[in-house]
Amino acid sequence: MMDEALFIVDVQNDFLPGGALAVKNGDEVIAPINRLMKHFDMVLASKDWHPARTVHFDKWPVHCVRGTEGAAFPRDLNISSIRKIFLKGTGNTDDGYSAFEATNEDLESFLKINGIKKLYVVGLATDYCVKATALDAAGKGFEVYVVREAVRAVNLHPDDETNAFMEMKEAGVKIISINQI
Ligand code: VGL
Ligand code: ZN
Repeated sequence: MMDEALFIVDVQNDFLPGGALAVKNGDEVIAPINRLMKHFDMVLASKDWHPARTVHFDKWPVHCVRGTEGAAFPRDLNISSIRKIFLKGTGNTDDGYSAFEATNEDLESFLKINGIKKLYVVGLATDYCVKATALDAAGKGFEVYVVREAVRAVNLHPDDETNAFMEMKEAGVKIISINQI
């Protein structure tokens, strides 16, 4: 459908096993995302894209510094159909978890100009940037879906993933299985 987009949040080397801020089993999102891309005319992605010094690194290990290998897409992600990349977390005074805080391009305007009404959100991490992006999208009136098999959580606290799914559901985000697409 022309009014749907797949939105890939922060599938970057530093969030994968071996990376600076590795998400457990984060690499497992790659295969389902590669499969999902074939179902969408519009595929978009965000990158966590931090300056070398930012207050964000008071909370987190240094990760996804702009232009570094850690901030790059993993080799096995099929990037050929990604139409636009939204860079976020680019400032040094805030976290910039949501893709709607991208600074190279305004995501909300881009979606509206392109007639996108439904956003299918996948990627990393469920309890931070996926959640923040999905909640912002729902708040801006988009119909939002999160594909369960194509997201993974940091889980600093063991309940973070469960709580993130609950919070998203309460905001009207639909948590779906890949089989429903
Ligand atoms: C993220 C923690 C710190 C994310 C980014 O992409 O979910 N999490 N920076
Ligand atoms: Zn970050």
